[in-house]
Amino acid sequence: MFIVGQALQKASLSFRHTQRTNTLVKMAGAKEDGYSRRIMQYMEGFMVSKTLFTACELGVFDYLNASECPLSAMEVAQGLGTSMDGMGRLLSACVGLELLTTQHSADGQVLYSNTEMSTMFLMKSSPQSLYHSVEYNSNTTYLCWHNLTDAVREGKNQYEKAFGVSSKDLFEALYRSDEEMVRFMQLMNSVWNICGKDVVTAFDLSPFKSIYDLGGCSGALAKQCVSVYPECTVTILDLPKVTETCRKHFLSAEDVRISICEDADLFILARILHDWTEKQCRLLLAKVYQSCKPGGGVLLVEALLSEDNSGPLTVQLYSLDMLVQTEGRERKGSEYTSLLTAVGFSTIHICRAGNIYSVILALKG
Ligand code: ASE
Repeated sequence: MFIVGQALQKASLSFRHTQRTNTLVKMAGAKEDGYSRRIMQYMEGFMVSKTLFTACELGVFDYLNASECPLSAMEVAQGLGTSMDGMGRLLSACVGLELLTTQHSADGQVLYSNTEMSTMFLMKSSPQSLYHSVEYNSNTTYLCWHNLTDAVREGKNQYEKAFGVSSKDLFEALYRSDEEMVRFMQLMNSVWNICGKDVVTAFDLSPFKSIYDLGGCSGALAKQCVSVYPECTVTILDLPKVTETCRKHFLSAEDVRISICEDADLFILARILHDWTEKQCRLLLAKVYQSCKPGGGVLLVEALLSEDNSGPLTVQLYSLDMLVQTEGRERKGSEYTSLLTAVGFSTIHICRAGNIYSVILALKG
């Protein structure tokens, strides 16, 4: 009793102190918990990516969609020729990512089906599909990022290490096979299918009747332009093998207002300059300026870093992406403005398009 009493007294004497210390310890603990959890989450990020890549590559979302009713892990495994155990875990992780949802059959089996998110964006055939973007990230981007440490040390892209191709000519490396070129075109296509409308409506482009999309690739942005501006025609300029593939695989007979070459009022360079060094950008823009009519202009579409370089995180990561895969970088609005003024453009407007891409309109006085 005495001992207990003494202990209580002692405890009460030091109560305030202890309480404060405990609170501090607890706060520090909570803070450290938060930090460590975040770092664990950052590490988990690659597992999330790989889960998504694998589910797409194995065709999980397309298979579930083709089936009339929800399926068990065993049925999916059999249908896609995988192990039952592996597929069970993959499907379960997809449920955690809200890419799949479950229900129970009468006999207690777990049955899987697509969520709205995977139906809209991960099925190959959906109009807004990101399937090809996932595929490119999985088979190309991810392999370059594997060498990020070397990329940072060397300050250059990692095509040589990742794919054994010389990185001297960027687009020779990028288009190292016809198959790889088509995959890149599909990547560009899927991004503009989602972000293109915001990009072409950031400014009123209706005064420009003839638009020239430099590096127009699959024509996805050209399609957005002609659908928003009924009077314009868009001309795509790109490498011969790209335009040939564009005609064959991406344009249809209905795309009558999209052609390949001529005289232009407006030149679009959408995600072009971020592939190149300052010097290459200046050369390219100088040529565009020479080709511009007075009153004509150039429309740059790029993801912009904030002026103090503090974000957005997506663009900071894209800049690393450009390091491992191109000769360029992501830049601030002011850096594009100086490039444009250096070659003679005046009247420069910047508009954040509402998605990750900003739009810069510069006119020739
Ligand atoms: C380029 C963009 C990319 C040139 C080469 C590239 C990407 C990978 N390789 O302009 C990134 C594409 N990023 C997104 C978000 O689609």
